[in-house]
Amino acid sequence: MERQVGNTKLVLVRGDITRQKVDAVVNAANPSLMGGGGVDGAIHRAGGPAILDECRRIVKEIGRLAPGNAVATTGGCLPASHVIHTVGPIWKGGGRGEPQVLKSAYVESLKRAEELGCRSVAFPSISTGAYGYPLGEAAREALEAVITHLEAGSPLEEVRFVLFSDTVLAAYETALTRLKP
Ligand code: AR6
Repeated sequence: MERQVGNTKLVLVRGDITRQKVDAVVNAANPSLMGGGGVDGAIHRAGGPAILDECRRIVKEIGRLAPGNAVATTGGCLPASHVIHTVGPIWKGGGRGEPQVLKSAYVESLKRAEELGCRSVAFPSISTGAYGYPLGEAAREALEAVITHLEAGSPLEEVRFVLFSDTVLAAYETALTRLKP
C-alpha cells in the first residue's frame, strides 16, 4: 500500500528490515544500545560489529538513550548506509505516556534521517514485539506521527514501513485506510 504525503511517498510492505535498500533503517533498540532480540538482534547480526562499536561510543558520551529519543550510527554491512537507533515505550496499559513516547520515537528518527541528508528511511513496527504495545493502536500512532511530520514538509522522498508478518502489515493497512487522506 502507498500514499503520497506532501513530497514524500509513504509505503507499507511486508519484509525484513535488514534487507532494505534505503539510506537509513530504524532500529527498535533498548536504552543500553547494546543489542537485544527481535529487530535489534537482526540488525546487529546482519550489520556486523561496526554498529555496536559506534553504539558503545555514543553511550560513553551521552549515557543511556531515553525512550522517545534517537541516535544514528553506520549501517555497517547492511545495504542501508545508516542505522537510526530509537527506543519505544514499554506498554504499561497506555496511561503512562506511551502514545507520546511512541510518536516521539518516530519523529526523532525522521529528524535524524533528515539531518543525515537521507532520501529514504525504513521503519519497523516499534514497540509491538517485546515491548508489548497493542498492534492496532501502535499502527495508528506510528502513521499519525509520520504523516503529521511529513505534511509539515520534509526532504525525504520515501518513508517505508517494513512489517514482518501478514498480521502486522494488515494492522498498518487498516490504520492507514482509517486515517483521512
Ligand atoms: N524486520 C522487520 N521487522 C522485524 C524483524 C525484521 N528483521 N524482526 C522482528 N521484527 P521487537 P520492540 C518485528 O521485539 O517491541 C529488543 O530486544 C517484530 O515482529 O523487535 O520495540 C530490543 O533490544 C515486531 O513486529 O521490538 C528491546 O529490548 C517488531 O519488529 C526490545 O526488543 C518489533 O518487535 C524492543 O522491543
